[in-house]
Amino acid sequence: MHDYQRDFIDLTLQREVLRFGEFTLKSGRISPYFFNMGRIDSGAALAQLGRAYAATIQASGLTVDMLFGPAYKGIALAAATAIALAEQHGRDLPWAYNRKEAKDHGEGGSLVGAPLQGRVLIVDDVMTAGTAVRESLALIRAAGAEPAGVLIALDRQERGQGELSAAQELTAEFGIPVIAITRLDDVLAYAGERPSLAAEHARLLAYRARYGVTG
Ligand code: OMP
Repeated sequence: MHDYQRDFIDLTLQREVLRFGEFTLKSGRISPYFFNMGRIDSGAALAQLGRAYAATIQASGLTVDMLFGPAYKGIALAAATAIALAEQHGRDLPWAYNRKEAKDHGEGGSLVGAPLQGRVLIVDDVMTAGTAVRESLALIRAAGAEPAGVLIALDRQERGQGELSAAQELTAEFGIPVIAITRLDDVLAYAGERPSLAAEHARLLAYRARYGVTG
């Protein structure tokens, strides 16, 4: 595990981004844990998150020309990542986001920021079934640009429509990588090391057996 991953897990626990309990997901699955990025609600926390995203891009070695943040949550995430890339790594990449409202009127979305061109990296929060990301891929292609990959904070490593995880499906279908600061495996390892989280760890294992993929 890299330092930025360990720092990120610390951040999610301090800020209660990561919580154990019973949560109904967008997919309808009942999950024993939830990752709420909305809890990154201060300047210092957002800056720290941006640094973790930027470090993940650097560690991936992926060729990226610009960043795209899907509305709403992705907008702040892409902004924080763009700032961290410039300040920490000397990479001043263009970035853009979409407005949700315009899409509701059937005009294919309205884009703000740098024009979508070259290899575009989508920056989002969490991937479960991958539904949200598919919309962004369509948008990037419609603009004549090329999706470079998807950057997320947590890959829940759950099956998508078949036996593969949503991230694996995206890679198979679109030929793009999904890079994540952390994955369910990291959450499991964390819970597994703490006797106080033994019950949660058991529930995570049962959940992974039902909805997860290995590897
Ligand atoms: P998919 O579109 O199914 O990949 O679900 C991803 C979205 O689910 C995220 O963008 C969140 O809105 C939400 N989500 C979380 O934020 N945290 C979780 O731990 C799980 C989900 C979820 O509902 O699956």
